[in-house]
Amino acid sequence: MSTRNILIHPDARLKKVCDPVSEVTPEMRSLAEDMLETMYDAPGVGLAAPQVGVLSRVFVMDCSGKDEGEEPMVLFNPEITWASEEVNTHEEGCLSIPEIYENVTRPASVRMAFLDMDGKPQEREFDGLWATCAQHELDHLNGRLFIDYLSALKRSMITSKMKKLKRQRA
Ligand code: K1U
Ligand code: ZN
Repeated sequence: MSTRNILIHPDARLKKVCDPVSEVTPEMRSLAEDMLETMYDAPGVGLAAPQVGVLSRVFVMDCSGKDEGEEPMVLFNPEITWASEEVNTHEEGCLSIPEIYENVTRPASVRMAFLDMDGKPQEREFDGLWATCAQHELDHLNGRLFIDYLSALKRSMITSKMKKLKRQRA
């Protein structure tokens, strides 16, 4: 297992629609393990493959609390099969847009179908931070960032900040 470099916005790879995973191969499992290590190291509660430059439909997350044990999840080819009418506004962050936190409103609960690490079909319902995070990560697989929910003015100010951050880090 190893950590991978996290891409910072703006980057063309973060705007692409990712390809479905045709089979959960050892290479795909190894990518998922690396993504979990990268997420815990950051630290974060989620990470999608395009954030490490891989344009495949897989994300990892662990929204368990500090006092609970780790609960790593890996979702290949995730799809929303049901979303609640009830919505929830949650402050979101993104490891590809460091130090920016903004409120986003999304369905409060969602059910997702996906393939697990063994390639077996699963369906799970998420609520609270798990639901927010799962939708944020699924958006990444469709080339959508949480700042796309903000006004054009706010988005452009954040993008300018990130361009400056990238110049400083280069
Ligand atoms: O996709 C990502 O970039 C990860 C992102 C996920 C997320 C967080 C909050 C709401 C929606 C989606 C993060 O993990 S940002 C970092 C973060 O939230 C965090 C960092 C340290 C401890 C706990 C949370
Ligand atoms: Zn993100």
